[in-house]
Amino acid sequence: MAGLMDGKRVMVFGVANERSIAWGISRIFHEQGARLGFNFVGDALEKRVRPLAESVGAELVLPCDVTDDAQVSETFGQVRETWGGLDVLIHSVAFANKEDLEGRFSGTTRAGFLKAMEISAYSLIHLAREAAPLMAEGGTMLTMTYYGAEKVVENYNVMGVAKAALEASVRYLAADLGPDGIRVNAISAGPIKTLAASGVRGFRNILGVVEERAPLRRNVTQEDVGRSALYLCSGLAGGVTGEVVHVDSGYSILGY
Ligand code: 1JT
Repeated sequence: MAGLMDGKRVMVFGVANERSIAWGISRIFHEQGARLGFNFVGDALEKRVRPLAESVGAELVLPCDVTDDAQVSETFGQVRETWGGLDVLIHSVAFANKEDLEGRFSGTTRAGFLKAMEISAYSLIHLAREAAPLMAEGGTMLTMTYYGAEKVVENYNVMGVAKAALEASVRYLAADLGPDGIRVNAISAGPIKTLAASGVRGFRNILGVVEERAPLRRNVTQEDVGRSALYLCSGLAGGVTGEVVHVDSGYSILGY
C-alpha cells in the first residue's frame, strides 16, 4: 500500500526512549514509508536509541548535541553524504534545570534561563539553518511545544518562556524559508508521561486535570501526536506553515 511518507528522508532529533514524543512520530512515519535518521547525546542515550532506530530500519544514528556546532555540522554533512538531501526535520528537544521547573519564576538564574533558551529554542534555528540547504525540492520542519508558552502553567516557569520563543521562531522561520518551499510548524501537545516529564513536580496532577476537564476527557497519546505530525509533514498540510497545532484533547480552548 502507498504510504504518505514513501521514500521521504526524515531526520529526527530528540528520541530518548520508547516513551519519547519523537519516537511516537518516528513509528507513525515508519509505517507510512519514511526513511529515518536519529541523533543521540552521550553513551547512555546511544544504548537506548540504537535498538529503537534499528527496529525501524534507520539509515543514520548520529551523535549530536545541539549545543555543539561541530557535531551539528558533522551530522548534516553525514545526512548529505548518505541521502544527498533531506525532506523532513523533526525537532523534539528541550532542557531546563530541575530547579528552574519549580519554585518562584523570579528566581530563574541567568545561566538557567540561557541554557533553557539555547537548547529548547535556539537549537531549532540552528538545525533549520543547516537543514534548509539540503531541502532543495522543498521540505518540512516540525517542533514540539506546550501550552505553558501561552498561559501561565504552575512550575513550567522558564520552559514557558523558552517555548514562547520557540513558537515565535516557528513563525519567523516559516516566513524566511517559505520562499524556498520549506514549511515550518509546531505541535502543542497535551502532557505526556515522557522521561523529561517524569522528573517534574506536579506532573501527575496535570494528567489528572486534563482527564477531568479537557473536552475529550482523556490525555493525548504518542500516537495522537504522531498522526498529527504525519499530517503536518506530509502533502496533506501542503498549504500550512507557521502554525502551532494544538493536540491537547481541546484543553487549551477552555476558559473558566
Ligand atoms: C521539558 C521538561 C520540556 C518537561 C516538559 C517540557 N515540555 C513539556 N513538559 C512537561 C511538563 C513539564 C512541566 C509542567 C507541565 C508539563 C522537563 C525538562 C526538560 C524540558 O508544568 C508543571 C514542568
